[in-house]
Amino acid sequence: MSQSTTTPPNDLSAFWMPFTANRQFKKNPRMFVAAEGMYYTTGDSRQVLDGTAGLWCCNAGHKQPRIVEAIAKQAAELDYAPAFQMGHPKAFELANRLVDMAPEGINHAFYTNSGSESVETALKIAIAYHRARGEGSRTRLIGRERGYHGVNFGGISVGGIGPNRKTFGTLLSGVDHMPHTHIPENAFTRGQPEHGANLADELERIVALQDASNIAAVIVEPMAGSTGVLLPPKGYLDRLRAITKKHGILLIFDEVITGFGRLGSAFGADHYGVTPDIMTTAKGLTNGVIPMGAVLTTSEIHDAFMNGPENLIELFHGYTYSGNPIASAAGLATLETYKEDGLFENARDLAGYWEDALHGLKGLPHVIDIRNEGLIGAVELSPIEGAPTKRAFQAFLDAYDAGILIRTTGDIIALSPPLIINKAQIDELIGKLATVLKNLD
Ligand code: PXG
Repeated sequence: MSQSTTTPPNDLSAFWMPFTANRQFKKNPRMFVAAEGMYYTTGDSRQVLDGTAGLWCCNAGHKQPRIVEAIAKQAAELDYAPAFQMGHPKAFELANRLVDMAPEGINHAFYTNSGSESVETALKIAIAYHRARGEGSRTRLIGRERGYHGVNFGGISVGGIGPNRKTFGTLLSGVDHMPHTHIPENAFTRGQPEHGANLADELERIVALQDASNIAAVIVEPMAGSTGVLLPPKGYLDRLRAITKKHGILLIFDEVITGFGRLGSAFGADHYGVTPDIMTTAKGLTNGVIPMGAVLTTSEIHDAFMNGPENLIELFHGYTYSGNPIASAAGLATLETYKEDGLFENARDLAGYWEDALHGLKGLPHVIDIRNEGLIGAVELSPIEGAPTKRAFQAFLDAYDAGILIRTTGDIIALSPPLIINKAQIDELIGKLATVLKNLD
């Protein structure tokens, strides 16, 4: 390894780090300098097992040869092409591959650079779609408490995580929220919980209040990841689908986490057997290696824009890097890796083993709930009185010292390993986590 990758930068102050306790971090920094397969290498040359696929994105693990090669080759061949009024072949090829993977009826892809941008794009498409069909009064948006839809203004407006909203002013107007689906009687459920499908009926109450003629779309994560892994109760998503359909409201699934095999199928929509009108994706689309997102829509939505004179732009929206050549090459290589290496199948095959291992943590100190689905897990801890989040964050630090990377949100530990994981590595991850939990104050 070269000197430059192992020497820590001598001044940490200029970089204002995202979603990080900056002052705490800079007193005791944690640096990764390399990664391969299931493991990160730290600045002090330790191996750390990746229990989170980076930030829910490196589904094929690290340093995948196909992806590394595709990026290098593309950079040497065509580094950038203007995204507006010009094209390059790989962006079209990737769009075709994406809609082939997507549920029946989802036939078009609009590129973004992140999950947050996918959400903004989806919300704008939803509102503009209704207008294009002569229903311009349909502008209201409905999200859900505890929902995470990125950090831009639309996303935090429909999102339901208090701290992400409260310091940023008035947000978008015309937004309502359904209740979240986290109810105590479902504690320690394996997979989808039994209770709570009726919470979808809250949507009918909002429709009664605001009138369907004013509502453009409902956006939910099929499985709410960032807030700490809240699974949809059995029947809940079907009910949301039925109610939205009945009232002509678009249903948007935010699949930024659930897309690309996390639940053992290509998308959450496949896993839960419910097809929305729009899906937002990012993260696993390029294995997290190059920023890229895509919004997938039905032909009905796309075709509603394809009116008017052919020389006019149909949708006044897009990004400098929409469909960037290197990102497109990374996306193609990533999808090929998922397919050729059977990674969604691996996730599906290991889901039972994962579930058993995870629920083996029941009874350890402070553990008040365990949830799982596909290759996702959550272990909820009781908070220290008067100091919420502190206990779980201590677990995160102890885990890092013990050689495993976990994520925490509030007092919930979230796990989402790369889909290349094997049984021995599941044992390593959960075994080390058990030791951490046993020694936690
Ligand atoms: N929608 C969903 C459902 C997400 O989970 C975004 C949108 C935004 O994506 P970008 O690419 O703009 O970050 C996300 C992102 C965590 C964690 O630890 C989750 C996310 C990002 C970072 C950390 O749970 N989700």
